[in-house]
Amino acid sequence: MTARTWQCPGRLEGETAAMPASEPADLFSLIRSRIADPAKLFIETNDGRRFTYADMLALSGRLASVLVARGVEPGDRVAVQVDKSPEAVILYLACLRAGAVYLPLNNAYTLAELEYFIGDAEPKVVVATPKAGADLGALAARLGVAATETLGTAGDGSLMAAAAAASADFADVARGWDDLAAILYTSGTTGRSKGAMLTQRNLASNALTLVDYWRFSPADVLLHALPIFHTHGLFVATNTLLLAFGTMLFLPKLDADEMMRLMPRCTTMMGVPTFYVRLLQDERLTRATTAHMRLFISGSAPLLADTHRAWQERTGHAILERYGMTETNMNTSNPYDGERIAGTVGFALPGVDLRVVDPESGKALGTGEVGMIEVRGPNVFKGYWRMPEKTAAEFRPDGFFITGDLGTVDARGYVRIVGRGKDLVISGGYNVYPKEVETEIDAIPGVTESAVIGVPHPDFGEGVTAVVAVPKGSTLTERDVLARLDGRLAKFKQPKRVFFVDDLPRNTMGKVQKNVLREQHKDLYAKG
Ligand code: MCA
Ligand code: AMP
Repeated sequence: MTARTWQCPGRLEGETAAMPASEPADLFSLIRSRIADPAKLFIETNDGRRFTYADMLALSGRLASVLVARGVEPGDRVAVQVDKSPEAVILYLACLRAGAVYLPLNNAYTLAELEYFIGDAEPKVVVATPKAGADLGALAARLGVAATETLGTAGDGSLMAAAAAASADFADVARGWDDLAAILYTSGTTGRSKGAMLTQRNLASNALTLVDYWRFSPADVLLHALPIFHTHGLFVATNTLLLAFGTMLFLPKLDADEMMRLMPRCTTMMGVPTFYVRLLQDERLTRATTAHMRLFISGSAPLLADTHRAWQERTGHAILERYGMTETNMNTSNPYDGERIAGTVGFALPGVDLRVVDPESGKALGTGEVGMIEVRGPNVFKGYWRMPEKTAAEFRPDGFFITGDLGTVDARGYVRIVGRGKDLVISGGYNVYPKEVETEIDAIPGVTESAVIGVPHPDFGEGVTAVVAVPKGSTLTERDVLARLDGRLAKFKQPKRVFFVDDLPRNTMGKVQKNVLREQHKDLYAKG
């Protein structure tokens, strides 16, 4: 394990020594303290729109002024479902400055899905795309939200119009390290999605650790093609680059052509495994075209060892794989200087305590033994929004969070994730909880029951697949099932294939044997 030490910003619970008054006491103050030259480029889009740090400060001030004018008070939620743009990132920073809690929502979510999130989080303001503004505004108004604004990808929308007329001179609302900075919803294996409450400390401490561990500096330019409504693209990428005082080149989405065009201007890239799989299909990916890059980082889903090897052969770069969760930010990482081992997620990060335990007894296991991964540290979230029982159920009395991931730690300290103790499919880096999809399928007239599984998929890692039990003689088709799910579930959650059976396989306890189904369908999406 690494011997490096890590300094937590602010005071930890139970710590007696107060930090000097001059120290920043919240994430945005910390970000501000790193801006050495406001004229430096913060974000440039692939179509040439440029925002310096000075632009970011001015626009986030204006946006914060608008939020406060709309009635946002410290601790109020601001829910945002917009397409990726520099303005959207700056809106996140405006929320920090206004003391609001940023609540980003996947832009694939349907109105049916959004109803739950907005009803549960009770935001003061909702921000939608200009296209969805009317529908989402009507839903938000019905749920008692005070104001809905719109934000487009070209600096358009009602929010930007209001910002243009608002003051850039905004006095940041002071926050403490234990105050909330964001809520990110994660689906649950049972029941409803849970809002993970992330504090200023959670985000700041993790980003500081990553700047240091991955050697980010003001010289870095990050190729950013991830969505910005999840931990990976928002916190791991954006907070880290902000605290390094670096620059980001923004693409709206994964686009191999554009990425190859921009790569010579960049030094680093972060992506889910699908990024690496798709870029490997591009002949322009060579040692020469990646010569300017110093680091490729992968996470959110397992990177196949084959992909790791193929990338190294083609480019000479060993992808650095790391492991995290919405609830914990980043927990482990392969080393910057040492050996990056394919199939492992590296070492526990400085400041993160990681152990592997027997899932039943909670007893700590030894080197090489497979068990539940548990973590503790300043990165670990405060709890689930308004769900004290669910929060309590996922923490041990000594403060360790039960990740639901099964793994081992070897003698050198490398962590390997070998499976999931939770029924979860990860498709292209997005989590899909089978229960949620099964509930929708089971509600279709004529369906007896269903089982949703993840099956190896060459592009998405796992492909969501449904096995549906119907009575003999049923005329229900795959197309019928998919049509029923459209508009109810985000596209990425919808099964790529649907199969029909008379009965689902069950064990002697009556439990559906998903392992049997996964084995039956394992070659479904195989290449060729
Ligand atoms: C799009 N589709 C998908 C997915 N994305 N289906 C399954 N899984 C997906 N991930 C659908 C589209 O709606 C479309 O459907 C069809 O698949 C093909 O779309 P395509 O254009 O190929 O998709 P894309 O735009 O290229 O997107 C694929 C993607 C994207 C690049 C893998 O999903 C992505 O950016 N994923 C990153 C997710 C992420 O950031 N995760 C981090 C979570 P149709 O053709 O029928 O219309 S944070 C996290 O997990 C933790 C904390 C961590 O450790 O980081
Ligand atoms: P999320 O709920 O979107 O934050 O997803 C977190 C889950 O993604 C973790 O609990 C893991 O199961 C998985 N995950 C993240 N990074 C990796 C990785 N490098 N390898 C394997 N699984 C990962």
